[in-house]
Amino acid sequence: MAAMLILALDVMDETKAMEIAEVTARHIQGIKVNYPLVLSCGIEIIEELSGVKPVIADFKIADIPYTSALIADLAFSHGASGIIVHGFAGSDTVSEVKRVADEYSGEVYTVTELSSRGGEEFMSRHAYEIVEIAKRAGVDGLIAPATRAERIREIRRRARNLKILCPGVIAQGGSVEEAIKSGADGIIVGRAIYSSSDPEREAERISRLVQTFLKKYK
Ligand code: BMP
Repeated sequence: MAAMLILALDVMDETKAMEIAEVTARHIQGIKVNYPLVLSCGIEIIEELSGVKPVIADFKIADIPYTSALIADLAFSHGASGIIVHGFAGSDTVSEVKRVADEYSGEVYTVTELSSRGGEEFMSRHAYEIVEIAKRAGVDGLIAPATRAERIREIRRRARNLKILCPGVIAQGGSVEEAIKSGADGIIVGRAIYSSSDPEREAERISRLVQTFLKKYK
């Protein structure tokens, strides 16, 4: 998947989820599904959405390898193209999720540090170790905080060959331009699109910004 604009579809209603996915489809490269949607609608929503765009299952897996493999298998067997695993769970968990992903030719993204303020309390102290764990496990990409561009820059420096996707723009205060300038390959956007009065127009506007800045800085 050429990562650029990923829609974080954190709505809790199936009809609304499908509507927003379909109207924004032309402007996004993928859909990230998180617990609010899957716990409300069931895991089958991944199958439905994957008919519109590739789906990244944002289950932020952070369990022992055995349980983590079961979760990853459920996501991929229901049509996910990618999965998100927490790096702090350790190298055995990240590698096990990668092993399952490989069975489905799926992608794995590892969270480095959360974009929220709490991400600075523990995770940011270990984020660069997490980058090394992710590299050793051979994952496809990293999730890095658009709210702290200086962290994206350093994560990029340490992981030249991994994709970097950044949540935290607009609703959380991060800037699309700063994130891309700092090394992001793609931006993850939720509320700014799905809570907008015109999700299609907003997705189009943000997608244009992403393209402009990717051209300017890459
Ligand atoms: P929003 O654009 O509405 O803030 O949504 C961001 C999305 O990215 C949410 O699904 C959130 O769970 C996720 N996310 C994040 O905001 N920060 C992170 O560090 C990691 C995430 O997965």
